[in-house]
Amino acid sequence: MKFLHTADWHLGRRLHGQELAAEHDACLDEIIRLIREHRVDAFIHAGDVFDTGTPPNYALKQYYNFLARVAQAGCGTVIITGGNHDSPTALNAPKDLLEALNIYVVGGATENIADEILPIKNSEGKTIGYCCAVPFLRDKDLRYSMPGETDAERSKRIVAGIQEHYERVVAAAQLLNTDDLPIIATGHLFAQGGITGDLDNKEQIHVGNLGQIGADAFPAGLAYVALGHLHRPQKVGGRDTVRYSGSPVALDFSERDDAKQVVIVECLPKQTARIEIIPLPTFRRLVRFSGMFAEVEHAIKDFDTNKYERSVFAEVHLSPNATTAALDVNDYFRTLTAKHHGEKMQILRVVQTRTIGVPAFDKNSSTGLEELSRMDVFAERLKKSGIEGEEMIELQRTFQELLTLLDEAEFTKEGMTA
Ligand SMILES: [Mn+2]
Repeated sequence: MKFLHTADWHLGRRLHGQELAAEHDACLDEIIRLIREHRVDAFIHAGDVFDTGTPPNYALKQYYNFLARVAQAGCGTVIITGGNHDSPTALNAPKDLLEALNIYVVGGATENIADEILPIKNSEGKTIGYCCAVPFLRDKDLRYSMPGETDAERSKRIVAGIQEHYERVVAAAQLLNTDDLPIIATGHLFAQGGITGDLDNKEQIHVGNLGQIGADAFPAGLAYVALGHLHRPQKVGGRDTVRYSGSPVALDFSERDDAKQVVIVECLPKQTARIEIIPLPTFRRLVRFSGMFAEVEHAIKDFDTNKYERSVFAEVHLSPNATTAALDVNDYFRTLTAKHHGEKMQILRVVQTRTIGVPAFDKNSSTGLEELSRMDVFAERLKKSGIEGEEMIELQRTFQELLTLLDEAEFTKEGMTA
């Protein structure tokens, strides 16, 4: 049994207002090509097909066109599971129709757990394995929350609930599996130990997320666990057969240097699954220019856009005190980019770190909260507490670091309860 594992497409995603439709089109073409080339029996999507529960029509078109093509590409079974970004009911709506094409959708946790067990058939219709197609499990799918529970108690309850779900679904699949065929599972969750040494600090922050489960929470006897939710490809807890495929298209500037991939897995009876990582091309180059004004200016001018097929999407991060407030940096860098690169590069965003220090603020004036930056509000709060001098500067610096981290790590929005 050979299958392709992917996840986190986020079709319909916009990056600072820009559609990512062109790179998604190219990516889906490439996945179809790989399905044909590697003659896979099955296609597995581990959640977050769409970026939102109400995707734009072009994203729906991309999805259905893909399904029509995958059905013709020699795949015997297609399994789509819902992620935290997907609407379970929207994903499930065409379920009965798609089954006629051997496409099986599990948009959300099912009432009867047996409905999450899907036979994997090859193109000749022969059952060659089973998939425990577990979608993103929402709080309501797990154990009932206890009134007044602490974060730690809640986290423990979520972990226990997820673990129990996998135990039950795998036990039920094993009962069905009278021929001792490989059983695999999917999951859309945040796995503990999914963080490896190559991650920088900003991602380490999310280790604190609620409801993380370890690789050992998946019952023994699963030949492979196809995970979605983390956008950086990685294996979990050092286990080669518990993996995040990662997102195939860079969805955010924090993913700008990630190597994108899909995973092709071959399961043979009574053997460890054979894993093949298939690197994907860079469908769209995302780049961040950061530093002082002149540094950024030079880096933009020197950047070689000719290597890339599609317009490069860029973001500028200016250091504190990099410019005088009088200059419209957005306009400046956009003009500079247009002059040097024409259509081949677009600046999507300029982030300017505020000068450290207490800004002018008069609580008797009519300044509304929406006119203030987060830094202004924080400075005012410090002033109110009588914090000044070194301590004030230190706290402002720390607060600024936090703001930068929050701005960068956009995937925090995909919390476990989202
Ligand atoms: Mn995702």
